[in-house]
Amino acid sequence: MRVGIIFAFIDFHRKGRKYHGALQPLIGPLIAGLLPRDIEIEVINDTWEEPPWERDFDLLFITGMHSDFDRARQISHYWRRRGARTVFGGIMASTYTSLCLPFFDSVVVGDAEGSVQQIYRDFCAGELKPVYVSGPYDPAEVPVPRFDLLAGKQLIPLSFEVTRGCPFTCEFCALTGIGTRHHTRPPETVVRDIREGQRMLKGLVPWYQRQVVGFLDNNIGGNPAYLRQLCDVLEPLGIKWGSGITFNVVAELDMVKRLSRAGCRALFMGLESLNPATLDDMHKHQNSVDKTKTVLEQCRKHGILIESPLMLSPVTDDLDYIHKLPELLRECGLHLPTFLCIESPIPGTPHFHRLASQDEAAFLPDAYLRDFNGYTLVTRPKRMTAETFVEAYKWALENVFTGRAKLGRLAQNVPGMLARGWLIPAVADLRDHITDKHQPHPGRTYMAATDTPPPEATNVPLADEDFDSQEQRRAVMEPWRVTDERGRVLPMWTKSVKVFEAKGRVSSSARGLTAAV
Ligand code: B12
Ligand code: SF4
Repeated sequence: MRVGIIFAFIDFHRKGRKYHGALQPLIGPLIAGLLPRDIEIEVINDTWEEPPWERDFDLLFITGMHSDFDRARQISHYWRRRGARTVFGGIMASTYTSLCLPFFDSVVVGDAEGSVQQIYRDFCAGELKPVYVSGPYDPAEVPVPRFDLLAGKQLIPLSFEVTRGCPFTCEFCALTGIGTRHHTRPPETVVRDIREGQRMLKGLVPWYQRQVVGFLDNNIGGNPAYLRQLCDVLEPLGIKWGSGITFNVVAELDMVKRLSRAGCRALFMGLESLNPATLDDMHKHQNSVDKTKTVLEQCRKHGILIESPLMLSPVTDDLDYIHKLPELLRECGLHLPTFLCIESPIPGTPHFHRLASQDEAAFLPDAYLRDFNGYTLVTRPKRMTAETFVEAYKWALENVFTGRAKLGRLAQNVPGMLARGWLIPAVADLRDHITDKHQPHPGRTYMAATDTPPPEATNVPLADEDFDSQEQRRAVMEPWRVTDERGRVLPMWTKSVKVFEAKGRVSSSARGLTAAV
């Protein structure tokens, strides 16, 4: 029995590059942790390496983000033609299940914890079903991830999630689309995972990599009382760690001190915008532009490096704001965002449905699904033409990620951290900002439909004999569209399933999906 778990990835900068950064998909080690130990399992993060096309699999779990779906479909077809059964899961699978169904043997709605063991049993009995719907999150079902399967292919091999979901409801967020929920698990199980992980990785990675943990949560501070308990159990372990968090949590000085004592050295926090009108439009009420400088300063003072992305909103941002961005970044002390992208209405989110329901065509014509990744304009800007918006975006990339801004950030962050003997954030900051990866790509239009096709769209090695008909070839190989030639959303995208309801219960529409096929 040979099982594969693949995270499909398309380089959103359209250069066909793999991504070797610290944030790697966790689904492989998690699914592997739910499977029996005596079967052969291979985890392939397409982010890091090309899938092993020559290998055979009996059962293949596939996942990816919305904009990676063209590739996920092709990967599934490739291995189905070679005898594997394929199972697709994730947010796209959960919210647009019926669109995904024709391309996989099974589609999973909801969490891996509540479905994978049943899928495996059914597969072994030859009774794989088309749709599986997980139950609500149950902390007791969360296994110790198989960290050993990716050792050597991760900057932070001990990476996993402590919590699930996020209690906020930002309008653009895929988590709001699938249904807002936030779950914690007993802090002792987190300690269990760290200890087990350190044991699994012994001999596979250098000792110092076993002392650093990446909690890749959406928001580790979704429940501040829980975060305090977690800090209490982490402090004695002596590890250094980083995670994702929201503004409101690090706005509390006491919490920042506590995080620092517990070994927290880096936090990813979505500032998203320095324009209050944009934060309002995004329903991101937990942020406060006025307090940004103070919040960044108190984190820096306590040795916590803040990484923060920014987006430009085609709905609310105007040229004045975009041209002021370099100055605003200097003033607040962030200097450099982790990345600067365009707010993208991911299908299934409230932002997507709001724009789709507007009378005038809110989207650009012929937008592909792969364009909805934050680095290609898919909406018609409200404050300027699409061409002016793209020019302004390119101007912002050139004028935000400057040598001066890099020096400003490094000068502000590194000496203080080194003086406190806190090497990790200082090195992380140097590493992140020394390379120049943000300058605009001269060959790209950054515009839906006409942007450079990503090389991964056509490099799955499918041959003519892999297709029974031209119709099948088109369905598998042609990039999917979200809008028509006038910019109206195609009917197949107008309805998505909200999987989670209050308290994380699974909705009746999600539960009904098993009966619908
Ligand atoms: C690692 C990561 C990345 C990495 C790698 C992503 C990649 N494409 O390979 C990098 C740094 C490249 C990245 C980039 C981006 N990311 Co990112 N990223 C993450 C992060 C931190 C962890 C993902 C993860 O492993 N989660 C843990 C796993 C276990 O949980 P899960 O994926 O939610 O899956 C659960 C279920 O859906 C289900 N499931 C999922 N897949 C499968 C498969 C099967 C077979 C089964 C049975 C079940 C199942 O089971 C899981 C729980 O049990 C998440 C935040 C988070 N904590 O999820 C954001 C997140 C996925 N990213 C997000 C975003 C917005 C982005 C960017 C667009 C940001 C930007 N503007 O640059 C880009 C573009 C991504 C792209 N197009 O590829 C969003 C969601 C986007 C989406 N379309 O769904 C998230 C959720 C963050 C957020 N709250 O906004 N990201
Ligand atoms: S705070 Fe972050 S994870 Fe939570 S809903 Fe907003 S964008 Fe999503």
